[in-house]
Amino acid sequence: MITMAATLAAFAPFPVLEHPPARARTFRVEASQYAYSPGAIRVNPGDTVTIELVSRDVVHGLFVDDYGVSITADPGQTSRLTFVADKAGSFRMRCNVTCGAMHPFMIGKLNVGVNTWLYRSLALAGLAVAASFILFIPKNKIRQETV
Ligand SMILES: [Cu+2]
Repeated sequence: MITMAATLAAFAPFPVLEHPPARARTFRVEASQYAYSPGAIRVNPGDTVTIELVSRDVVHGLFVDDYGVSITADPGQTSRLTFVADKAGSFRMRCNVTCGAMHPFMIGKLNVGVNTWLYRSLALAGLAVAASFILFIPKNKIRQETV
């Protein structure tokens, strides 16, 4: 019974959460040699995503794999890129301006999808607590309470 509930909590689809309303979301991403900050952004499928790219040092770019969209930002300037996140999955954002020796390693991540992991882990934690109560309450105590 507990095992079944745990399996459900871990793998069952969340019908409501799989289709959250699409929103317009803006992220400010700071670029400096050789990283993006934040290094990863998460959006829901269908969201209209605006990335405000700010360069802290030299000219940097941001190219989103598979989406094929890109921008470049001059030092101290903000560039804006807007696109609809209509492809689910995890995509690399990479610098497309040669900005120094470690330029090929300047990589960020765009995650398009619902973060069900949090809900699943909460459900599993709740079940674990319930299971421990059932398993570890001494049998005689249960008998006394039910008399
Ligand atoms: Cu760069």
